[in-house]
Amino acid sequence: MTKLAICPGSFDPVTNGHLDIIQRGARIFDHIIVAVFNNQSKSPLFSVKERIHLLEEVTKDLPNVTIDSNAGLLIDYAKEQNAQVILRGLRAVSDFEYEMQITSMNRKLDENIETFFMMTNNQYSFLSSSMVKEVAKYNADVSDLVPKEVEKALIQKYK
Ligand code: COD
Repeated sequence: MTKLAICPGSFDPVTNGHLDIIQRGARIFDHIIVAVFNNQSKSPLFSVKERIHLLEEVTKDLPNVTIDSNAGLLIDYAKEQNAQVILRGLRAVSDFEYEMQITSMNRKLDENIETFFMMTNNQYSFLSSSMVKEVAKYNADVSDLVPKEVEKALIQKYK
């Protein structure tokens, strides 16, 4: 059976930490759909269209990865796509409680879809989109935190 995983997130914008999870996931699953959702507790800097475009750019060398977006519930989307797995990244202990809540809710909504966690690479354990935006806003160098295309887009946004 083809193993399809949904890798959901805000990706506002995609960082090297996200990309690392997507690249490693692409070696495990037959296909990954990276799906842009709006997280109700965050106000995005980039539009969904811009986030999709950046994700498409940085994953273009991964043939089994496609990009999509959805405005509904993650679990409904996963079912619609016939996905077996939700792929998430874990950084520090601080991520754990939040991820437990999402996972428990998603399991309650559909117990057949499994959530799969991958630990971050040590070099990205403190990397988040929020931190990147905060420092980019003050013109700090983010070139080793995000892909080139994203760095350019951030410079453009804060010009
Ligand atoms: N290293 C490794 N992994 C990382 C790193 C890093 N440096 N940074 C982020 N990640 C991981 C995150 O842990 C996450 O797994 C993924 O990458 C995406 O991260 P974000 O921050 O872009 O995405 P989130 O956490 O804001 O995504 C939350 C969702 C949008 C998935 C959630 O709000 C959602 O499911 N929304 C849809 C509505 C819904 O179904 N709600 C009910 C859920 S209970």
